[in-house]
Amino acid sequence: MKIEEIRMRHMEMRMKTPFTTSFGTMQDKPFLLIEVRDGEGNSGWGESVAFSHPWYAEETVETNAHMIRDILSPLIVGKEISHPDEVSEIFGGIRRNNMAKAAIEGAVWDLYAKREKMTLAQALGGDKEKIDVGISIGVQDSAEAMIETVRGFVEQGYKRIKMKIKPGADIEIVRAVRGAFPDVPLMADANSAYTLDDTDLLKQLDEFNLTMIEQPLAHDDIIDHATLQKAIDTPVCLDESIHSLEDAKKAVELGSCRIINVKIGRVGGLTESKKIHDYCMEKGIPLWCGGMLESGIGRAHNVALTTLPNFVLPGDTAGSDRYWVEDIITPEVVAVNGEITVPAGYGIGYEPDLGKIGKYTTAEEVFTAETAGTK
Ligand code: OSB
Ligand code: MG
Repeated sequence: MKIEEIRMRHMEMRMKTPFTTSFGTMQDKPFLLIEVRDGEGNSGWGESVAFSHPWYAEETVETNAHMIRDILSPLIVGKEISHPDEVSEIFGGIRRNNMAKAAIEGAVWDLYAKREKMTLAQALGGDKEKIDVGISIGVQDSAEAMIETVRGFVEQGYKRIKMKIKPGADIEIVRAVRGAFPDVPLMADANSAYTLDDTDLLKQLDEFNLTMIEQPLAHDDIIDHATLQKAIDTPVCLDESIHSLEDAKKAVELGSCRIINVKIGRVGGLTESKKIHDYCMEKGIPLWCGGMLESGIGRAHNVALTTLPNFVLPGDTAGSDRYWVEDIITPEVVAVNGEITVPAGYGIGYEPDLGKIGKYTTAEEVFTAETAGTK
């Protein structure tokens, strides 16, 4: 297939409620949508999951716009590509910038699946008809607030509850929630807020039967996490630390984690996600699909990835209504009793709603072989 055109839309959407992590609070969400066209009337869609501020990872919306416009699009546009795996090879000479790469690569995967008349899940090799999903709840000021928020999502049937924690809003909140919900699968995500000096505190989590503690230590660490995992019983899950198959291998070899959260953007795309999947399956390391508060486009990619067999734990891909007053795809992603039915349509299987997309687009750039040639 020939990539005739890459269209980058600058989007601005506002979440229904603010989301707080150990780093801060966000509600307005600027992001980039990528549409690749083949010149035969087919479009593939991808989303950059970079945030406006580099608190989670070093990439931002603006660095992604630069990378996509000036570096990555010129490598792809006007080119003949027979399989999306080639995109990650073409991008192989560019260091990192994984979220920018994944936005384009994901769009090429969607285009490929549509042209082959397959669902994206089938193109990836997945075969689940439904996926299990959990929910991620931002840091709450008090145990009472957390209990009430958890209650709402337990009533909706989400398969596991993840609570964001930070120093000063951790052990007592987890204790209270566990007391109120003795049997609900619970976990905590620290987004790198602790160090090995906090080992005694993190060890106290062992009494609450959490399914895991996600990324307790530094965003770029795998050494200290191995030390921590030896000191505590709760399984450690790595998020921020894993950017590639190589990182996953090192973490598994060192014993830095027992579980990995795969985010397509963080690892540079679906091809790399599949490689991590296959390696972890062989090593008996269970996976789940993380989230980046995506719009429906990114959410659809997460649903497709989760159909691979070693995604055995419920992920963070909640229904569209958890985030948006209205999403930009038809139908919206719906979670019923913690299950999302994988759509049957070709490619991502949800239709991008051009009217709604237009409503939230603040700027649009188009790259073709001619614009690439002028660089
Ligand atoms: O660490 O998994 C995380 C949201 C933004 C940035 C990082 C994370 C999260 C979440 C929410 O936990 C995931 C979601 O609901 O999309
Ligand atoms: Mg996380």
